Amino acid sequence: MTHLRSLALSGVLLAATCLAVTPGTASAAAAASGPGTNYAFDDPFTSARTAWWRDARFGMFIHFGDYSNWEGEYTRPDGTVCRDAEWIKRNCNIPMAEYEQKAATFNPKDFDAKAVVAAAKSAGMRYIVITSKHHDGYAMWPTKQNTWNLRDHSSFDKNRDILAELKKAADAAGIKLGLYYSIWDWHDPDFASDFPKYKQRMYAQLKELVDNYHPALLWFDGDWNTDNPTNNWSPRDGEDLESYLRGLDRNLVINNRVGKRRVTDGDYGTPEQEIPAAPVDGQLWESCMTINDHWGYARYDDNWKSGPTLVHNLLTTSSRSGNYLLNIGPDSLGRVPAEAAQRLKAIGDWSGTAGQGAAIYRAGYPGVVTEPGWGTVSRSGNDLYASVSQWPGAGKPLHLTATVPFTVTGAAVLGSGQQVTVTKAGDGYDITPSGNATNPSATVIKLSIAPQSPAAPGSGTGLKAEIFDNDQLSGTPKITRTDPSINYTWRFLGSPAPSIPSDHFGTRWTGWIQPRHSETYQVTTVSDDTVQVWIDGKLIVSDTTPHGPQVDKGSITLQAGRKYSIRVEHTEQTGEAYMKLLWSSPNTPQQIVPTQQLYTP
Ligand code: H79
Repeated sequence: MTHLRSLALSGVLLAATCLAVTPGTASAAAAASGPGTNYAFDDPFTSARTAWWRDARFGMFIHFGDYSNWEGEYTRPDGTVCRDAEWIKRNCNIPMAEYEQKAATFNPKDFDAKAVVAAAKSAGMRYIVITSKHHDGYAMWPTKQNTWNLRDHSSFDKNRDILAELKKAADAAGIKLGLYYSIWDWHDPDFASDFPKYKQRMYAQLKELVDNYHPALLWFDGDWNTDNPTNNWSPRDGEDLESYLRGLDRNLVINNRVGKRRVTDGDYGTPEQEIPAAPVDGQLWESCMTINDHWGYARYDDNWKSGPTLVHNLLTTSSRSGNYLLNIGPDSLGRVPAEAAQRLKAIGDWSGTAGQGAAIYRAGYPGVVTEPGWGTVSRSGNDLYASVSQWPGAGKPLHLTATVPFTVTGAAVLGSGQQVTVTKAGDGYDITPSGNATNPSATVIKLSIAPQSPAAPGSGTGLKAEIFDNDQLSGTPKITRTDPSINYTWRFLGSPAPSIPSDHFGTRWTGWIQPRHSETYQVTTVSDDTVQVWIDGKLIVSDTTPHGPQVDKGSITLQAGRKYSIRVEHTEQTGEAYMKLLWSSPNTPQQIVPTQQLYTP
């Protein structure tokens, strides 16, 4: 916890003293780091900082830039047509001079922030993430760092600022605003030739964004290694940038592409155009997806996903504890395509009817049942929402497989007075509705359940930590202390304490762990370089081959309220270091093992 205070304090100092961004920005950030720094100042799974994002479940992605002005088509000098959207410059080999000329004609005069926000609201979206700068480097706000932006290089009204307009409209509607920013930049000549200089400009642009628009979230992209222009964005660059941003605003939610999209980067994972099959181990996640087949506007693309498909995707993500970030691409004038707006409204009409939205917002992985073939099941407290996409024939049951015992105390079809019969059957329950589906997207059966009562919260204060300044855990520990949890992101520069160097160290944590439920727990570690976990004398996790940031899992069945011995050993040789200890169980959503369930020996 002392780490928390010191990091927050250095953040304040940074903000106060480093107003001008200098070539030493990275080192200014580094001033907040060094031995003793733990970058993981909270647990994103449970923190107040991320609560709005975890509850939101549904956001609007907006791809809008000078590329939108092409509307997805480039006619080559020989008259042939090349089609693409936000990658059109690159994939259609448009010469830079011609691309710049076209940007000079960009005049999205019909961009209507209130209409965009209303469209998001109509869908039931709780946040918006808009491209402030995509790979082509064009800034959608009046940046002072260059003239390749919507105010200085367009035919748009010089008095307008669409990000400011969107921020104002979003605030008025109670919707959070996030900003997308591409690290990879095709336009800035320094990107390839003088990366430190580019980085300085990028930091300055990000500071403009944070200071001027106070985004709730930053969504990075373009972190991958590639050529033309060469992108060498490194884990170390990610450490510097994330540290710098959290120094600017410690409430920011940041996606994992701020680094190298590893489990340890940023606050959450970003599967693209896909929905993971289950909750993701070790991190929060958000699935971004197009509403047709392109991110940016393409006038010929009418392959719109249907309302029922979008509702199904939203239910699927939520039931696996993820967020759904659904994209729209405004046209060259800044208008939201009517076909997109209609489908957004269809989603909101569904979630706004009969309380069906409860299956989405604040809901997550049910734990106590497995995912059925006929739909999805999400959980909010002791309510299960079975969202049925394949309604059974009259009198036919829907089967639910239970992973642990619980009783069903009530069942109703939302928006219908029909009878629902619940009977114990095989490995779970049969749910038999007596009537018809209420709508073609998903009919929701709300089940109230009584799980076996948990033990009262524990009164622990953490584990005993013995910290060694070698990676063999040999000799006497240099430091012995109580750690409230095992939640460490030391990266390259940090370490467990100021007196422990950032390489060649190790820690042994010992004490007792106390579950609140009698069930099988999944124990998850995120580690670098090695980890071993023993519970009740059994080796549950063992990954002793030195590795980069990695997830390992084990499981053990425990009794509620009992205390079990625990020993965790971590070693760090060189490079980055991480050590996190999480658990989950049918009645425990994934989280860092909380302090009160850990006891010193
Ligand atoms: O903004 C949207 C897309 O434009 C962007 N991400 C979403 C949110 C995106 N850019 N690229 N991709 C998605 C696909 C990834 C392509 C890659 Fe490659 C393949 C990156 C690395 C290998 C092509 C070849 C680009 C670089 C090398």
